[in-house]
Amino acid sequence: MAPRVQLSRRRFLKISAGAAGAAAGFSASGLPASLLGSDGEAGIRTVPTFCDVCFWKCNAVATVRDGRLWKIEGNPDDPLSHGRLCPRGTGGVGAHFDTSRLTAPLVRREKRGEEEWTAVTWDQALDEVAERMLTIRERYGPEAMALFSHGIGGTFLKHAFKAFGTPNLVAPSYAQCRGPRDVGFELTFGEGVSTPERTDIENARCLVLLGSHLGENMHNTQVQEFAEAVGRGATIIVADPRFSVAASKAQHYLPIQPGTDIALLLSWMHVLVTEELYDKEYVAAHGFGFEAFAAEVRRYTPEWAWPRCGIDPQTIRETAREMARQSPATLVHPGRHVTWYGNDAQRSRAIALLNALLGSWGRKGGFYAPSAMDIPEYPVPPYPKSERGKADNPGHRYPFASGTITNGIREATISGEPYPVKGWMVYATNLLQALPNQAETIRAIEALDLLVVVDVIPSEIAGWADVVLPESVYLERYDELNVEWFKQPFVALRQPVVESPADQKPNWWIARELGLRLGLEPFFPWENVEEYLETRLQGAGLSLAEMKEKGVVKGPKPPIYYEEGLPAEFFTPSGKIEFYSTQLAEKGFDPIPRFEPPEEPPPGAFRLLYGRAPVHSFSRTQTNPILSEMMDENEVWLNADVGRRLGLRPRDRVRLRNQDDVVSQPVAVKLTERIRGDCVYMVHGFGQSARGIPAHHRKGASDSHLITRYAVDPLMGGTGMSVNFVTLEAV
Ligand SMILES: Nc1nc2c(c(=O)[nH]1)N[C@H]1C(S)=C(S)[C@@H](COP(=O)(O)OP(=O)(O)OC[C@H]3O[C@@H](n4cnc5c(=O)[nH]c(N)nc54)[C@H](O)[C@@H]3O)O[C@H]1N2
Ligand SMILES: Nc1nc2c(c(=O)[nH]1)N[C@H]1C(S)=C(S)[C@@H](COP(=O)(O)OP(=O)(O)OC[C@H]3O[C@@H](n4cnc5c(=O)[nH]c(N)nc54)[C@H](O)[C@@H]3O)O[C@H]1N2
Ligand code: SF4
Ligand SMILES: [Mo]
Repeated sequence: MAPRVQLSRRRFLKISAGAAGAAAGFSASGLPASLLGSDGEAGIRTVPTFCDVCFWKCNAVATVRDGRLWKIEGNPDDPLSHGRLCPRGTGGVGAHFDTSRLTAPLVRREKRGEEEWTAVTWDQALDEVAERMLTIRERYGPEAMALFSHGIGGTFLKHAFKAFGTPNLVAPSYAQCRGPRDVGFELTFGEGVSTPERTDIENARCLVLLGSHLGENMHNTQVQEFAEAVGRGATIIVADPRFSVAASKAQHYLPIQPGTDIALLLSWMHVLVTEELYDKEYVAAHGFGFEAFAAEVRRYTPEWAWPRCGIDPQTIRETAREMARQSPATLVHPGRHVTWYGNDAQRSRAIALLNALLGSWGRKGGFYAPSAMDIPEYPVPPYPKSERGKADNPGHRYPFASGTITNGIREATISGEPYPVKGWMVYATNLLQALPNQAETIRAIEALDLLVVVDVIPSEIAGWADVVLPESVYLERYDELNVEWFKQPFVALRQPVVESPADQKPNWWIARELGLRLGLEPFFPWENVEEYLETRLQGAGLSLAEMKEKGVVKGPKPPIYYEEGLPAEFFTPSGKIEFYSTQLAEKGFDPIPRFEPPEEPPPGAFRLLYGRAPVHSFSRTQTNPILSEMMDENEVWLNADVGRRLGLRPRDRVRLRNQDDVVSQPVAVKLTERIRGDCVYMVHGFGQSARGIPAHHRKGASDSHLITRYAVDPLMGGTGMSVNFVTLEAV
């Protein structure tokens, strides 16, 4: 059977590949057959799989030597990694060897949060979880169970929870990460930016980064394409209060005042409109409400923006003209972690509008249209429908929320409104680090009848659980297929490379065993995951044997730009690019983004900013022995002049105190010219407090601990987290 592709998440068109596509699409894996999947010389065995150190899901090939996991490298046939993993992916083997790993299921002995456990068998643990879930369902209904998960490993548990009857399935990647961006773009173009982002950095002649610290943010394909763009002389424009790695590659670095990007964006658009530099043909063909929009942005001169965002008028004009010169191959990057100030969906909409003026949506060097291979789902009965709906957004108070809101579920758990939420299962997400305001998370946990955590180490969130279930790491398990929406459609397999060292189990097994105990047999007709995967793959004319050998199989590539024949369709109410948003106006929001100045830090205090380090992922890699050797604690970046005035010397240890008198662990100060004087910066994920994590892995300070305040986005419920102020105290 020929592979089929799906052309748009919105259209779900299924086309047959045709002979040419089939021949070109099913490329061989690119690896010599002798290297694949079997024991070769000298006890060397290679196994293709895909990475899980972050959610880019690069395809990789792991090598086992004499039965021991040795190394992992990029799969040369992978359209995401092109055969090169990022440092975290390469260090991923450390996850298998991590000495802090959970080894057996645990049941709480003492008070919640005391981290006192009894090791039990899987039967005992799963019987207890099932029994308590059934009690909750009997008393409060199935919706009283919520599942928090992050990553593809959550797929089978999501399935079990849907079958159980709850719609409350949620991930921090929406309301704490990219949700506002997707809403801003949905309101403008009728579609989100999705993941992997549909950014054509590869072909961009001008790349504009607002924050988006590529090079520290290591999302592989983007970083590789960024490096190539720099190499071939593309214009790089970076606005960031901190001189990031990306800024060091830029021709134009704009040290913007934190929280004022909308002012800069409006004035850039002012220049494009008043100097008539925008893509007139594109706007005339596809735009809706342009006149009202143009009238509005005429007010925002670079001279208006200057005192608001700190960027001088000449730089604003020069950079706007350069964007126009390179358009439509000018990509104003939509960002990913965009939950900064609570006005994030509107800031993202301003980014979308700037791209619209440049004609970059649907164009080469701008935003391409992703597609995916059509791999049929495993057939299961329909899920029961909930009468009550989700608990996260009662009365649609966030009218444009297009995903489930983690903090909304947390709020419902505390208040019991719109109905009681009494049990959480938490899979692969450390809610204490991922959600702002730890005290609120703990308050919600204390209101629960049941907290089950599936994790690989005794993490902070596991510390609060009634039952802890130890999972096999990604190198030891199968997972759901990765049917990726990308420039080049492909399907990828994760398969076990080595066995789990102790009594850890994979998520599919946990979900199925729990499902059977919950009376959900019809939803788990397969005996094991191989059977499940084989059925799905055969539905697409593939086989598990082929996938085990190749790891990744590509489908034919459909047109991805308008100039290649992609139809210019916009799934907005007007069917056009909405320069003026009637939807927003109807709900009482600004139909065209407007600037409101952020609250300034009080005298002597600094805004707390945070981001990524190239060798760590969030709070999930600190105990990885390979990655922690490269970086075992974070530091707080402070402007060097300001630091000297405070009497600080490089590497002095300080504590940060926030506006609510929350004080951090001691952390080394990095005095640097590379940051403005009104903010400090630290890498997220450090300073963890779980007792089960050895002390040498608990070093540094936690940004999450200090993020007690957050600003909720009125459009979609995301939590802006860059709204906390800190002072520094020498230790
Ligand atoms: N190594 C590594 N890479 C990762 C991850 C990881 O954990 N580790 N996580 C992945 C995930 S899920 C995500 S969402 C992304 C996150 O990565 P990004 O989407 O790049 O995150 P940002 O928050 O945009 O980036 C932080 C940058 O924004 C700057 N900044 C802060 N405030 C402002 C402001 O008001 N205006 C402007 N213009 N800039 C500001 C900061 O100084 C910092 O340089 O990274 C991905 N890649
Ligand atoms: N303060 C602050 N908050 C943030 C961010 C920030 O930069 N600063 N970033 C935001 C962003 S962009 C995102 S996407 C989210 C990320 O939020 P999360 O995805 O929740 O990130 P982590 O904190 O890494 O939590 C991962 C948890 O999964 C466990 N784990 C790791 N591997 C496995 C596995 O194979 N199986 C199982 N069962 N468990 C595993 C880890 O031990 C850890 O407890 O956080 C958001 N919240
Ligand atoms: S970007 Fe790095 S950590 Fe993320 S999947 Fe790819 S190799 Fe793994
Ligand atoms: Mo994220």
